[in-house]
Amino acid sequence: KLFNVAVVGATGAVGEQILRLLAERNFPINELKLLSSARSAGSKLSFKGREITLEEAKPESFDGVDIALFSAGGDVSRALVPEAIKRGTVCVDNTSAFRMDPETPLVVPEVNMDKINEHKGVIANPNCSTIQMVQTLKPLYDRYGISRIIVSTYQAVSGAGARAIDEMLRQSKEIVNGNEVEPQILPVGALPKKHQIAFNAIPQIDKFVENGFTYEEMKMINETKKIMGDDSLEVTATCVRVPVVYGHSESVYVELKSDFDVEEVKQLLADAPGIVLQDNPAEQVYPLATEAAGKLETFVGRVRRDLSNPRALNMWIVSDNLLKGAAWNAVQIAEYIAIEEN
Ligand code: 11C
Repeated sequence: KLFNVAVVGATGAVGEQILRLLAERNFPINELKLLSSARSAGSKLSFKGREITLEEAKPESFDGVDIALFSAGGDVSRALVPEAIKRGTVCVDNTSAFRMDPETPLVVPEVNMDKINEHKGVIANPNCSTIQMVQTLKPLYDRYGISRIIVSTYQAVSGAGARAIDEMLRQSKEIVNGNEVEPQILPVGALPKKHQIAFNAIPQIDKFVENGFTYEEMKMINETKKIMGDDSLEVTATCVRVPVVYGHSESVYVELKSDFDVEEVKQLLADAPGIVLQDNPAEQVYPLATEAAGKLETFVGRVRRDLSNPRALNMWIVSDNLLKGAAWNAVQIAEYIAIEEN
């Protein structure tokens, strides 16, 4: 069967990657609709050598659409996902709008693919920094059990969209040329105060919650428990924006429930789906954002037993936040839906 597919937010940083992957993977498409804001409607994007005109996303846009991939922000998803569901469309939503809704499966295919079948019209795609961490920790969870995770992230500016990439590059040039910069977007477009991102590290991604954590940190905490299906997991996170264009890096400390052998841990990681082990300190081999950029896999290295707790491990996890962290995970879910329906 060929499917009528809609991509909502096709002009965004993630939408662009979704289109590229649908084409490269030869997704079984009958008709492809590219939906956007009224502002972008009328402009054209090319897909497999064909020009497609963007249409303004409206409830009626979903008439006859089998599968829709949303990445146009939480407000658009909150308004249009229910309309699409009413019309029989299965939605894969890349925003945070439905992630913590108990009725909505939150899926990383390598971790909880089976949850897709429980959907009631929408499957949520997790936050980028959560996806790469749970994907890597899943084989260790299954083999040893996990009691606690402490993660610090080093997140790329592309996570905040194409305008944040431009801001970081522009600031870098200005500063190198000895000019003053006036930050305009980061850390959070919707807040009045801005900080320089070039040559800096900003310990704020998204707004703050009353508890002192940011929404990004709370996403890592709450989404990890939901995806792993384990509320007893102790998780804490500090999320930091760094002047990297593509690829989130994470320093992860994880306490296991049973004894382990580090070589066996490395073997489990090397054998896990979608994971590449890059771990050879003698040769200075470890994951790097510059090398992970553009790749679909998640890379892990610096795997070592903690010195303060023999039941704990430290590791470094890197993945392209726009690919496994967003577009690729969403397309994997869409491929699963297409296979189930065929
Ligand atoms: C960032 N993680 O790097 C964010 C972007 O909930 O899907 C993704 C936000 C989300 O800024």
